Amino acid sequence: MEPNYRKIIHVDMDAFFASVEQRDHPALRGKPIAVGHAGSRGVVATASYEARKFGVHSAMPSSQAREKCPELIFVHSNMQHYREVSEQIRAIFERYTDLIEPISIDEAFLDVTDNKVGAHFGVDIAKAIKRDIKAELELTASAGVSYNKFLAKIASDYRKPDGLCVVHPDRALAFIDRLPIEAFWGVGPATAKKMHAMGIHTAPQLRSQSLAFLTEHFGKAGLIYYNFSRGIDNRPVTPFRERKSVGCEETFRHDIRGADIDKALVEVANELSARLARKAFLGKRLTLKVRFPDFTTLTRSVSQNRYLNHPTVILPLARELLAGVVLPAAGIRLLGLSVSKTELEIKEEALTRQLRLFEMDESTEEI
Ligand code: TTP
Ligand code: MG
Repeated sequence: MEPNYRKIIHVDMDAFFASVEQRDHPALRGKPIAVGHAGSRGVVATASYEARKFGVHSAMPSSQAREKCPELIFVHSNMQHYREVSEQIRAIFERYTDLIEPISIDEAFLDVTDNKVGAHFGVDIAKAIKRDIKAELELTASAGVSYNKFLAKIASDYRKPDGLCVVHPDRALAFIDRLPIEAFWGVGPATAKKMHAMGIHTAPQLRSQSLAFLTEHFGKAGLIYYNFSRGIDNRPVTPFRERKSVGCEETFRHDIRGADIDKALVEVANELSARLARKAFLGKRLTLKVRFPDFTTLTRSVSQNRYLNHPTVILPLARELLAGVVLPAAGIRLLGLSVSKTELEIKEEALTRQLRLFEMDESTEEI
C-alpha cells in the first residue's frame, strides 16, 4: 500500500462461543452444536459451522434450530470464560499495536500503520495474529486488511472462516462493486429494504445517488453511505480505555492539622463530587489517600452497595476512613479522595456493554 494510506485490520473470531466449546470439549468437534438454551424460549447465541450448514444461526429460536438440525447439540454458554479468551486474544493484538478498538467480545479494529514489529505490510501482521491465535489458543480468526475500517470489516467477512482478505486502495471500488448493499456496514435489513425500493441494490447504484438525495432519505447516515460507496471512511481506530476511577487530591502549601484537615476533606469531597458529575462516572468504592510530612502515604478504602456521587454520601464515609488513620502530630501534607468501580461493577458493566452491542446489531441501523 502507498505510504499515505493507513493500515487497518479487522479481526473477527470464527463461530466464537461454539469454537471455544469445541476446543474445550473434543467430543463436540466436527459436530453441529449451538451455544444457548435448548428450552422452548431459548435462542441460539451462535452455532458451529457444522450446524450452520443446516441453516442454524445466531438469534434463532432454539426450537426452530432443532427442527432444522435434529442432531444439534446444545451447550450452555459460559460468558465469563469467553471473556477470558477474549482477553487472551487482545493480549496477542497488543504484541503488534496499542491502537486497538474492540467492537464486541470477538471483534476488533487494529491500526497497524505504525506497529511494534516494524512490519511494512498490514497483511503480514494479520497473518501473524492469525498464526498466534491458532498456535496458542487453538482457535481460528478471520481478518480483513485495508486502508479504512469499513473496508477492513467487509474484508474480514469475505472469506470466513479462517479467512484473510486484503483490499488494496486501487482495488477498493472493484471489490465493493461486486457486493450487494446488504454487505455494507450499517446497512441492516430495514435500510436495505428501503434502498431496494429506490432501486439501489449495488454499490455503483448507491454511488450514482447525490449526497442531497441520500441525506434526505437516510439523515446523517446518508453521508456515510455516500462515502462508503466511494471507498471512503476516515474514522480513526479509537482505543477504548475504560475509566477506572475519578479522584481529587490537594497538596497543602503548609502541613495542616486538626480542624483544618476536616475543612480540607469537605473541600476535596465537594470537588470530587463535581468531577464525578462532569465525567458522569459511577462507582461504589471510595478511597482516601493521606500523605504525612515525611512522605509516608496511606490509603484506606471502603465499598458500598450504592453509587457514591453526592457529597452527603461521600463526606461521612471519607470521615470514617480518616478516623481510622493515626495522624502524626506534625499534621498532613496531602489529602485525596477517589471513587472507583468494584470488581463486580466492572464485570457487570462489561456484560451490559456486550448485550447492548448485540441489541444494536439486531435493531439499529445507525453507525
Ligand atoms: P459473531 O462474531 O457475530 O458470530 P460468531 O463469532 O459466532 O460467528 P462468525 O464466524 O460468523 O463471526 O458474534 C460473536 C459471539 O457473540 C458469538 O460467538 C456469540 C455471541 N452472539 C450472541 O450471543 N448473540 C448474537 O445474536 C450474536 C450475533 C452473537
Ligand atoms: Mg465472530
